[in-house]
Amino acid sequence: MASGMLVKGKWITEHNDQDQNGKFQEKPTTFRDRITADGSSGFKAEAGCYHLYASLACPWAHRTLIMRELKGLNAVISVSIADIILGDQGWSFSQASEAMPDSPQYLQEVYLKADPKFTGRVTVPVLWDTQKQTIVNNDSLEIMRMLDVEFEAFSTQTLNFYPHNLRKRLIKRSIQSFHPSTLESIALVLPRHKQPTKRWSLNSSSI
Ligand SMILES: N[C@@H](CCC(=O)N[C@@H](CS)C(=O)NCC(=O)O)C(=O)O
Repeated sequence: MASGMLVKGKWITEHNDQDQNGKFQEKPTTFRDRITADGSSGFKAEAGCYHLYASLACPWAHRTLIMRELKGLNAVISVSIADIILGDQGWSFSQASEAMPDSPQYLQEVYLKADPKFTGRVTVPVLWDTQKQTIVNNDSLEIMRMLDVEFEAFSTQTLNFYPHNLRKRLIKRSIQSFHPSTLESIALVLPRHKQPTKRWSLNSSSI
């Protein structure tokens, strides 16, 4: 599997995720805006306004797809599924999404539209604002929370995955789910240089 990233807007294929001791260097999630039900954040929950870029090969992206399905938001938030293999140019889309007339060939194009000088890994999931033409957020847990809580008015289901009385416990549980044994399973499908370490598991920002 190839490994690439954007540096000041340019795609490079030579980079190392490890520090001098061979430990994986976690990159912070880069787009952290929020959609809110009332739009007070600058991004209002609306039908037909947001698009999710995901991969079925990525557990983090996959969980956002599961939340979209469980909340009955399929008609509200459109989706593009990346090709299953992460190629030389990063995630690619060989099947155009009907909802996105200007479907990108590569996910890096989406990042560059949001920030032409972007530096960092080009990861899924990505929640894209089709009107503002920018990335709202690329953190799977935050995307899940937004779909669950902020899109409540559009949900065809009555399920609530973040009830007020359980929020503290749910946050704690999210941290525990980054247990080394979970990461060891992920490591089986990652190339050697991308295999997770304890540092990655204990300090992940994805909670
Ligand atoms: N913190 C992110 C992690 C997402 C992530 O690591 N996605 C991986 C696939 S599982 C990715 O897109 N990697 C592409 C790359 O590293 O080039 C989240 O939870 O959304």
